[in-house]
Amino acid sequence: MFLNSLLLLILIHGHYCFVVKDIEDHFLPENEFKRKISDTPTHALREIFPKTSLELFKKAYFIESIKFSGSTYLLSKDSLFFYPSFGQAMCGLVGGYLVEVNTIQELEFIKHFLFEKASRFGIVMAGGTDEDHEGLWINRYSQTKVDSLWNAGQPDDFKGGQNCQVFYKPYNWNLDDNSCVFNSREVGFLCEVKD
Ligand SMILES: [Ca+2]
Ligand SMILES: [Ca+2]
Repeated sequence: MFLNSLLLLILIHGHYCFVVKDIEDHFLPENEFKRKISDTPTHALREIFPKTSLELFKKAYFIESIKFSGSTYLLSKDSLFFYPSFGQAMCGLVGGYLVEVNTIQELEFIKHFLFEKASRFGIVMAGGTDEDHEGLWINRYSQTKVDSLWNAGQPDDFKGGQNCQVFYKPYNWNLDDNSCVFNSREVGFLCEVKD
């Protein structure tokens, strides 16, 4: 039994609709297809999507950095950000996750990239959060502890409502805790894609 010809992936959030269809029926046996989807959604998607479609998607919605220590970084274009799970899903489609900053060298590389490419934004969302337990900062994707590379005086949970890790332009793109939900053209997000 082979996969018949239609796969629709529709992500609609006001700003985009991305449709892939007509996966050729010789591509994957149906049971193999289902196994891959259920095991590792992100990697399965990367395997079954036509490579050209993913590249077009990436070019349409992201600005790509050069490589740093086995990772590339993808900055959202225009006003695409609404909330972290949306950013995480977008990053997942290109095989990555909301960026997790582990070293001062990585932070410096990212800041340089943001100084060059993120002038339209005031805030760029990263992958750390303390939504589940105030003051306990966890990286969303890897579920590891957030490395303490914050701007001086941060995180401060200003007004008791700052549970998401962001790069903040007024702090020269250093890391701040800030709101998680935005409806602003000045907020972007940054994906990290490992080799
Ligand atoms: Ca907080
Ligand atoms: Ca703060």
